[in-house]
Amino acid sequence: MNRIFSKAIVRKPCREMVNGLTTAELGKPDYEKALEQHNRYIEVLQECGLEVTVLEADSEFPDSTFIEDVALCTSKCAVITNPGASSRNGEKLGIKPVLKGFYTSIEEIVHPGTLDAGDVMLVDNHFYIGISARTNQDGAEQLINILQKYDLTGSKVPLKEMLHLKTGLSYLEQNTLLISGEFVNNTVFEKFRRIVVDKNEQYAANSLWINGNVLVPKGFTETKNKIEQAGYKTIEIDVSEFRKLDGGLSCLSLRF
Ligand code: CIR
Repeated sequence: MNRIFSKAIVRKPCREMVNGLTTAELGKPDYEKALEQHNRYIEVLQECGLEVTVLEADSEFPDSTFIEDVALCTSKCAVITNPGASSRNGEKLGIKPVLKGFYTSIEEIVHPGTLDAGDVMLVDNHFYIGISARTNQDGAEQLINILQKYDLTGSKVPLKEMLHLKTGLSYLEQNTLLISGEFVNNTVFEKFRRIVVDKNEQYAANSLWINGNVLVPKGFTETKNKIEQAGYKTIEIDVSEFRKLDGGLSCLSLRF
């Protein structure tokens, strides 16, 4: 069963993004270039059939363009997360009024639980939740309890190295996982058809299935070819400036 997405929410990058959190060691992002790349990202979402709500840049939060982390948009409810990085935690306040325009049921992860939705991957009606430096046990358990109220399920996946679960894993529907690094030998993911991403193309493990298309970051030809050989249509997008802040394609939008 394939999901169909009809909407997306994005937030424009702010000038202060140059001070965003990072471990990438790829230098500071170029803000003007990031804006251009973000505009192209929006166009591609539209080409994939999504109605895109574009939120204004929020200069108070350098990482706020990575909007995926602040909410989980399910088929039945939206969950406002409690982002685990202190410099990002306040981002959650800006998303609630926006989601009220789309959802009647809105839930929240609260202290002492922390959760970044980059740690949450949906497969059919089941949510895999990474336990990471950003998402703790309490946050994951709160999310599982919330999901159960809506006949949805969740389970925890401990992370060792990756920033977020979806840094190294993407579900491409049709029982197919793009998988890399520490997840390759995790028995939890054995049951899937797997497209293994080579170590030197690790960044492309965060690719994004949208309505039959797979958005792939530009410059990762081997992974793009593997995805095409598995039967998918791909669309390359240059997100080099967001990569400098550890952000991937999924991080830049909420899709529902
Ligand atoms: C951060 O460290 O929080 C941002 N610089 C990158 C967030 C990436 N988000 C994601 O993987 N969902």
